[in-house]
Amino acid sequence: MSEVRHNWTKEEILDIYNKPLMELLYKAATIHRQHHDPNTVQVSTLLSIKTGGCPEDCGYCPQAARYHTDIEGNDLMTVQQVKAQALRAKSSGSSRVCMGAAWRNVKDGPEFDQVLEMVRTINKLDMEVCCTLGMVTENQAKRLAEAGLYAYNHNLDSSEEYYKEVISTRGFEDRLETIDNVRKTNVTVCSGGIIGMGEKEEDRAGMLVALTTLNPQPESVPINALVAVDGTPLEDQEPVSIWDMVRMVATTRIVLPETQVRLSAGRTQMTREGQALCFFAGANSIFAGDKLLTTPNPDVNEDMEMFKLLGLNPQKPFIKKMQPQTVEAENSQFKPLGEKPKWSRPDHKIERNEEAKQKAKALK
Ligand code: SAM
Ligand code: DTB
Ligand code: SF4
Repeated sequence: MSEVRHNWTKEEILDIYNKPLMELLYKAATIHRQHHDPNTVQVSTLLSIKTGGCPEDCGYCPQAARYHTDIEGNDLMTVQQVKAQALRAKSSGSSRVCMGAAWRNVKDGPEFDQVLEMVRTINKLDMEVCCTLGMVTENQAKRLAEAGLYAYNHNLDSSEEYYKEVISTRGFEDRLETIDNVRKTNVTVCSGGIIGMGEKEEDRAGMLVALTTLNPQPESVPINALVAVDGTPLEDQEPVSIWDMVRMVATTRIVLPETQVRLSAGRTQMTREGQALCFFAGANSIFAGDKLLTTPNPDVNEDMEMFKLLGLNPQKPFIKKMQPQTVEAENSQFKPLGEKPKWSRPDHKIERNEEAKQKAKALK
């Protein structure tokens, strides 16, 4: 059985990433089998509960208000709308709903109370509930936990060095702090990143070093291939090659043996053969549903056909960790503190982010 290590070096990880492919696949598949059932894949459905208009400048993101993209913004969904979508997801084989909001951070108030009610409602449907709402404080993480949240997604996105080339409105250390706040509760951590943003292999390895250093390591790690959206600073990036994706998945599997590795954004570009290689290399989770947050994803029926073809079974909910108990709002132990989160705003200039912002201004 391979051990969980928190002291991987970038060089060791790069050596793994660049192994001859057959050796890399064999090693990853061996470790995968030691820690997981290779024929089970966890299925999550994404739901954008609040779309667009985000104040941050993440260079990959179509939801940043400052860029000119075609997405349709929406106010926060109602609890009833979310419940209807969750039931649909459940009937199509998903064990988890991941609710995303285009927020920099959670703010105490009626909208957060509404999100807490969504968490309670989905947990009562016996599905795992995940949220990705931007930065959270410890008190907010505790309120989410109390409502029955199973996982919180907050990605490192890239290496600490390359992160500065993509986002200028908040620092890498703020991401670590949010993850730390989530860790103070019994909510599991989902944190990964994106490849194909122009980073070097060293940055991919650097991101994995940062993820492996976390103790405990994240229970799930999404590996996204950049979806290059028109109007964003990264609109001209070349699509990620399947070989890079397979190498990234395999390396992630080797250095994070117990984690569920999720094949995330970018699957519409991948063939079934390519995805099968990723599953062989240790991916054991996907986002299902015809939409990610704002961009397309493969059709659920096609995914289920692929599962059948490959002999894969969707994972049942609460296999890795018990279902949390939901505490009703009126019995809550935690009061909103109305905290103003402190975050470091490096505010350095990223040339391509500035250009995309100016282009958007000119188009308005
Ligand atoms: N606003 C929250 C935040 O940033 O934490 C939650 C939503 S945000 C869209 C969640 C993650 O989606 C980002 O951290 C990023 O890794 C991923 N993502 C966003 N746009 C993407 C794109 N165009 N291609 C691939 N991944 C993307
Ligand atoms: C993650 O790592 N990928 C998901 C989820 N966590 C929130 C989001 C992918 C978004 C892709 C671009 C879009 O659809 O807007
Ligand atoms: Fe906002 Fe999240 Fe998009 Fe960044 S990734 S612009 S924080 S929605």
